[in-house]
Amino acid sequence: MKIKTKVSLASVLFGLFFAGPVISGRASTAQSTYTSQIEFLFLLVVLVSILIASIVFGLLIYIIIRFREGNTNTVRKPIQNGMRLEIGWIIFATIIVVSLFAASLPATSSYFTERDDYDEEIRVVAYQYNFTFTKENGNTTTGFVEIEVNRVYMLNITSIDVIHSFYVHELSIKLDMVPGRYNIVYLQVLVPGTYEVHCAEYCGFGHYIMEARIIVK
Ligand SMILES: [Cu+2]
Repeated sequence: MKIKTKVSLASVLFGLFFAGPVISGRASTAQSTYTSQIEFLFLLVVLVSILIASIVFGLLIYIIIRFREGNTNTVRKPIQNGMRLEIGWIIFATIIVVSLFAASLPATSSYFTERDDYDEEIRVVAYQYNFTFTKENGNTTTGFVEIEVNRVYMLNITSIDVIHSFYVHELSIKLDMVPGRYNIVYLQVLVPGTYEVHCAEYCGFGHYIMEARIIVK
């Protein structure tokens, strides 16, 4: 087998080794309206990373073997004025960045577009080290909130001390909670269950215990 074929084969195997588990592990059901879009983006970024890593490591292995000391069959010729190479990698990198940007637009717009068709507003306030939820009827709960499946909620979130971050992994939501500022995210949960909220911004000694639950019935 020629060395180039071996390198290509090694690159493909390297890629499949990492891509396989990622693809098979991502086949989950959508828990919120954002889940499928965010999971698609995650998968895309991982696959692009695997592609680039495969090319880089494939080339690295190829160069290590081909240009090793003692291999007298190879002529070592320095690359000078490699304009084609320069233009090539600039175009390649630009295509990847622009494609990822374009692919992320639908998710970004559905996440940040203002809506008036929500059913209820819930004010979420963070403090060291918990979350309070206040519903439109004035009921305030600390550390948990109960909501209804398929209903659209506008979460109006802020903080009263330092910067925190409202992160619900399973519902694909993450938004900064900043003192003096109100950030909005719309939440529609499609599957009943209990979802963990974590603070995703280091906010002090108790950061690790800062969590709450969203109970969806
Ligand atoms: Cu925090």
